[in-house]
Amino acid sequence: MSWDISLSQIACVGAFVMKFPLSTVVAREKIGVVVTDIQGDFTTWKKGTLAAPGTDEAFIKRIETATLLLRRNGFLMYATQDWHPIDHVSFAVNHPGKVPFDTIQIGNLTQTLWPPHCVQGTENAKVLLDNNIFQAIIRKGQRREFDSYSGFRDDGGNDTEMHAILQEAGIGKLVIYGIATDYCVKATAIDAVSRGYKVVVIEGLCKGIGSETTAQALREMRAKGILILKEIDMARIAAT
Ligand code: VGL
Ligand code: ZN
Repeated sequence: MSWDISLSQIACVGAFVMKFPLSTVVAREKIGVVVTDIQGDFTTWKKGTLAAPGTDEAFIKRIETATLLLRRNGFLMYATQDWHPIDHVSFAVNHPGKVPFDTIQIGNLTQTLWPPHCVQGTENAKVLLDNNIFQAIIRKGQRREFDSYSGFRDDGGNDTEMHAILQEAGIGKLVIYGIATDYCVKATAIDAVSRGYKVVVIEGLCKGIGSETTAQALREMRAKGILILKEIDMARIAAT
């Protein structure tokens, strides 16, 4: 057994340490992207039943381009999909005498009633982006008796698989955008904060259903410590 380590070996170890100081060797927090509810029924492009204003083909193409860019940058991609049974509690037609945008009380929760939308298995319930780019597409609102704007849980408190999937992947920070700013984006972003994620919302890649509710949603998200960016800004996303 010989103890002599050549000078070149020492130099080699030294170079490794110099090149990879401990702080970068330690696993860095991973960043996930949650693209919310990019489905035909929420778009004017596909003449959806609950189209958010401004969701034409050009807007969806911008979402697609941004999503591919983030993926190329090594972000892990997820999507949410509103996915209701035909007899869902949120559909006005399931409440005699009610029309869309009326509200009803369910316990102590005020439920807004909508036109039927994102009915399971229908063409306009499909996610309009290449489904293969996502690690997972998380469905929500599947149970007749509960609505679910949040990708994490429904109004009955039942969790989706979202948090478990993100945790398993080691994600600590989320970039969120999509439809609708005032419902799914807001609820998902605020739930993410309460589950301990850092959250960035890209305002320019979101559209809301109502203008007042959208302005209010942006205020509420800021108040929760969510960073609202107009457009994708890699440096600011990294620095958050
Ligand atoms: C949503 C209205 C009705 C949403 C879902 O996810 O933004 N909004 N259903
Ligand atoms: Zn819905």
